[in-house]
Amino acid sequence: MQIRRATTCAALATAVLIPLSAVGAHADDVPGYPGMEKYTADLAPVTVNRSQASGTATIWLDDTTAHVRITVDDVLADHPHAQHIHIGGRGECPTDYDAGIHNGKRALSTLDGLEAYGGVETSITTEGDTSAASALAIDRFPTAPDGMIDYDRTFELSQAAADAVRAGNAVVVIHGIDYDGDGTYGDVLGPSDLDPNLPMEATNPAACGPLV
Ligand SMILES: [Cu+2]
Repeated sequence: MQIRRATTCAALATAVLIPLSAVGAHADDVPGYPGMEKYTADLAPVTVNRSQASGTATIWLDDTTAHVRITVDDVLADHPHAQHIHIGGRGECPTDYDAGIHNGKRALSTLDGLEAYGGVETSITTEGDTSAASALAIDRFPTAPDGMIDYDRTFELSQAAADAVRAGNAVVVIHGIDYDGDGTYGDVLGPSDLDPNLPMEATNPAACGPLV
């Protein structure tokens, strides 16, 4: 009896341990980055901007080196979507109450959300500079074929950005909406409050999530 019981326990332990380690490796580890700190943001649609965009941002952090993955569904297809880490606000996403009136329509501009998420610290570009200076570098942001963003890049965060991520004060914001559903960035909301040469639809938040 004793021997059979021990055998059964060993068999059970093996049966449980092998699948667990396999699942763990698949879910948490990025190849080449074992043991990195991991932060995630559930990106929720900014509905007052008539956006249904949602997704997930994940940052694996080692000192100031960040491996960033972002997936988003239901953004305006084939148009650039600026994406940033905002810091220095309340570390939150704005609510509908933060929205303003733009060209006679209720919408949340990037500046309307400033107290909630703070200013741009990191531009999550596809190549080159990732500082706030690239906040509107629209030729270096994902263009969302089929309305989907699938982003993966490793780059250096500023010390301020890395500190904010660790302090729970960093918010990922995906910009670019189609308020009137006409399939392009147009003038329905007037000019952007970040750059009057861009339509406001191009810069208003589409999805937002605090990194935790
Ligand atoms: Cu932003």
